[in-house]
Amino acid sequence: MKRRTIIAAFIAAGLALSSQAAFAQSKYQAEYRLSTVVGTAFPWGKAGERWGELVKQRTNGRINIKMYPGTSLVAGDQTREFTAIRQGVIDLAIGSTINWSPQIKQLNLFSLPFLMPDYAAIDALTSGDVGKDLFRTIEKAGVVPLAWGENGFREVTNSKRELRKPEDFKGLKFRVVSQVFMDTFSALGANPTQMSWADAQPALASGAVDGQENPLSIFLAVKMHSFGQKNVTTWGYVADPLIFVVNKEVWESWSKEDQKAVREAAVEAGKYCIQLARDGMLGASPSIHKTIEGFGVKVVKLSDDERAAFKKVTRPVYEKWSKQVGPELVKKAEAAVAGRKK
Ligand code: X2X
Repeated sequence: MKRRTIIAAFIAAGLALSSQAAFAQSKYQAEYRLSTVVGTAFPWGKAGERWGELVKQRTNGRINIKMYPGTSLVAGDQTREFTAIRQGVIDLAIGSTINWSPQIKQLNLFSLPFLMPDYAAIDALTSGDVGKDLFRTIEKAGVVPLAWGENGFREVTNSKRELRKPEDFKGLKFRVVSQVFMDTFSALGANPTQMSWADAQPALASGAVDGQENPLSIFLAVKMHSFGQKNVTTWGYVADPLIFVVNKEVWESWSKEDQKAVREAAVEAGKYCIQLARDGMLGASPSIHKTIEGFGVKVVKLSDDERAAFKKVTRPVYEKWSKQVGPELVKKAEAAVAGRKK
């Protein structure tokens, strides 16, 4: 009798334990939705794919990530992506600072014209105190930031003419992503219109807009030369880091061990993303320029003086938006850029 009672007690305890485990596991979803703007033909999408693979391996399949490129979870409206992450419509994302800047105004920092002269400047910001400050801001907004990636320096392209000086922009219609770009292109005398990436491609193809600005990896992957974008100016006026994040509730539903695995995988996929984004972009005559020129595109490289003329004309935009970003953060960023390791 006594023995039976003990056995029964053991069975009951065992059941309780396994149901606890089942309960913990049941908080895990069968699938987690990862939002990106572009797919695996681009460094950005490749990074998403890599993140998913690493997470699956390292969590023994407990966390399954499915990619939703084209910001399809918000019907392509990339400037609503951050809100959707917060609300749990999106579980994970690799997002552009530009696209999240309507909700997190500090992220406009990277869109201040000519703040970052080179890749070392981007690194000085993302891997230093500025990056930490921005992660704290994102965390306060209720989203868990894990790692940095990169879209790249955004170069300007158009179908009409070579752009070498600010006057060359006069009257040209440009597709831009967010408000600070509206101001920058207006300052240049151009005619900017804000639209999503989904709308940008048909607008370029139909000639509804004359030009756009994006990293050359994006130019190549969508073959923008085939939409008549025959002029590229590598002015490097802004660069566009990416941030790997997870919705807070989702994050908190994972075990400490799985959180660690997801974070480490993000850091690794982020490094891979940055490496891909810079591939072919470095040196005095970057190989990606040659590839693009091979499509009959004119690539205009600005001299220091020519770049300085753009810097001067867009300075009021820099000043106006520095106030939005927060003058202290901008000062910190300027100091980090000035002190960067070259
Ligand atoms: O929409 C764009 O231009 C893109 C793809 O670069 C971003 O999402 C910021």
